[in-house]
Amino acid sequence: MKVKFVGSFREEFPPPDYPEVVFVGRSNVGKSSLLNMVAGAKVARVSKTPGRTRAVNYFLLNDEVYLVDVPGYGFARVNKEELQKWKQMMERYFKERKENIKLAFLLVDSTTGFTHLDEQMADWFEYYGIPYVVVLTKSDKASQSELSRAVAQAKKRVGEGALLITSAKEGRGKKELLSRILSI
Ligand SMILES: Nc1nc2c(ncn2[C@@H]2O[C@H](COP(=O)(O)OP(=O)(O)OP(=O)(O)O)[C@@H](O)[C@H]2O)c(=O)[nH]1
Ligand SMILES: [Mg+2]
Repeated sequence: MKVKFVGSFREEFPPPDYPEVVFVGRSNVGKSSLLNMVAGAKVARVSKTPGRTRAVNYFLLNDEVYLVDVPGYGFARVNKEELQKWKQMMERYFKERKENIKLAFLLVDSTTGFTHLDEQMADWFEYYGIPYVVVLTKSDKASQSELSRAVAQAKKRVGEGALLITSAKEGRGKKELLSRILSI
């Protein structure tokens, strides 16, 4: 897998020369870690403090598809102004790129399952007509019952065909993620 960092964007995004796949989810859900797992290299910054990724980061995979790491939502310790900025940036991102976004991965923590904000995000994808797959993250941390609950929730929302179980820590789901990305 060949991965190149394209850049960090807040205002304008790179020319849509390649189709893009975006990783979306709550702050700290594991977006950057999963992107690194797919890339097979530590290209995106992973951090213990939530809210680390503040801009829209573009990576180019195999000279054929953009992988996009966007800032997470639902981070409690942001003020109103920051939240407003986040909303504006994300709205602009989805509006501007909706034609170029061939697939979105909606990351949901296996241990907590869908939150209200995850439901809203799914509504947003449906509104914009963006195909999405629910990706349960950190399966290594979830108990059997937590995982079953998250799986049941996801199935109810998107069906079995649009659901992946992953762990960046254990490398679980890498093949499945890659095959989704490369088949867009
Ligand atoms: N146990 C476990 N921990 C994980 C996994 N994936 C990520 N983490 C940890 O979760 C924390 C957040 O991971 P990130 O990949 O930075 O999450 P993010 O969604 O990009 O976070 P923001 O950019 O802040 O929105 C880090 O401490 C990671 O080491 C996983 O599969 N298993
Ligand atoms: Mg991140």
